Amino acid sequence: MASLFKDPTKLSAYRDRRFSGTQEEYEEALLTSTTVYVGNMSFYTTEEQVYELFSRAGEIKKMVMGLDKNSKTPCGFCFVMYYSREDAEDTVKYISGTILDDRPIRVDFDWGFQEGRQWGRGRSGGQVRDEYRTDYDPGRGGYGKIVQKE
Ligand code: GTA
Repeated sequence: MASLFKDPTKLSAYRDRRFSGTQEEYEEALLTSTTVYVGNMSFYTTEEQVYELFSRAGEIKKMVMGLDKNSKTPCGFCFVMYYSREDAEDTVKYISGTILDDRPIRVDFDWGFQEGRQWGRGRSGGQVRDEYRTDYDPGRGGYGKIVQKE
């Protein structure tokens, strides 16, 4: 089947500030990459659970769980790398929004995994968004880090 994802501006709303290339290079990477980012995961979801769900779209080449850079424990995101672009596109189409461990996960095209990207970038070690969050989310450590400090 021909690719349905041809407009790079519609592929992802996320821009990685640490991508060192140009906007054109970023968009080209999003158009061709076989890597997806998975967000809104529970801290308790295991690699085996992710593998079980994501291998439904195709054979997985590699998986990297996102980790808190201080505690080295899962902090709610991961990267899944496929062998084929079509499988990555199917994952974004069909697996994004499905429920994993009682949570709707978000699957996004990604420019490609590099060593270091598995670590949360927040000042507390986890994901940046968990520092701004003000709701109580038991699957992601309770309140956001800013609220916890108050
Ligand atoms: N492909 O959507 C994504 C995505 N996200 C959210 C993270 N990654 C993603 N990749 C794709 N799509 O490798 C990747 C990152 C990195 C790893 C961990 O996951 O490329 P992170 O989540 O800890 O850090 O990344 P990141 O990506 O820098 O955070 P975020 O949330 O996008 O924040 C971007 C900027 O906005 C920061 O300057 C932050 O201070 C600010 N910000 C974020 N949320 C708020 C908020 N609620 N209020 C004010 N400012 C905010």
